[in-house]
Amino acid sequence: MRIHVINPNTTASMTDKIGNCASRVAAPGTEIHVSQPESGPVSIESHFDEAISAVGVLEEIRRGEALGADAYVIACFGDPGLLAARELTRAPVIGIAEAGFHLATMISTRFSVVTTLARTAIIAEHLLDQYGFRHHCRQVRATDLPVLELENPAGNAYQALLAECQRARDEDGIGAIVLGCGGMADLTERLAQDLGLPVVEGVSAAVKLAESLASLGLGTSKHGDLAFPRPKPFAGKFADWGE
Ligand code: 2AL
Repeated sequence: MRIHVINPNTTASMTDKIGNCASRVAAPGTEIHVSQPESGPVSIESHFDEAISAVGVLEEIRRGEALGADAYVIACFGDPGLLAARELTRAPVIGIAEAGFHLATMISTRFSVVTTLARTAIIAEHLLDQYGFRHHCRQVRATDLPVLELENPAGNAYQALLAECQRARDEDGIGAIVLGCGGMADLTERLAQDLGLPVVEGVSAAVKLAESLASLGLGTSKHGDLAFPRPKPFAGKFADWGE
């Protein structure tokens, strides 16, 4: 089985981190192929960043289709381009936010999300509403860490994240924490140990869900709105996306 894990931002160190995390949890026999868009923002922390990066995600899905991917993971917590990506393939496509939310509800009755910037926390709240997880989530907490601070080995990202997770644990009445950024993938086990409660990290959650769906022969439905887009001409720089 071949799972294509797409980091939607263009920071190579984060792509490597996400790939390592995916490979560590993958079953024997699962091949992880990790990539990032050629163009787009170095980090995704706004609606604007998400809109631009979604085009890059779709380009990576088109490449994956040519290479024969069995499943895809979109490894940014905004799940940018998720439904459009599903339109382009019969394979399952899993976003790390939805994967984290789903798994958290299966091991606890309430969770909190701990993410990066305050504005990004609002975007995560939109996703909770859109996916129907609002009543499972107590708080979406921001650390005020820009995404790329997670890539700074000299910074204090871990301590800031741990402190916010401790507040979530002590104040929110929750059973689990969902980490709200793909760049937190390498911190999960340390956080879970320091906190003493389950910490759900979306990259590993999404890889295992993608493996499960693909091994069950379940792929994106082509019946309804996730059918392949109707062929039509595209103008300008998107001309090669059309018929
Ligand atoms: C993210 C993420 O996972 N990657 C990125 O560039 N921005 N999302 C976030 N909530 O910080």
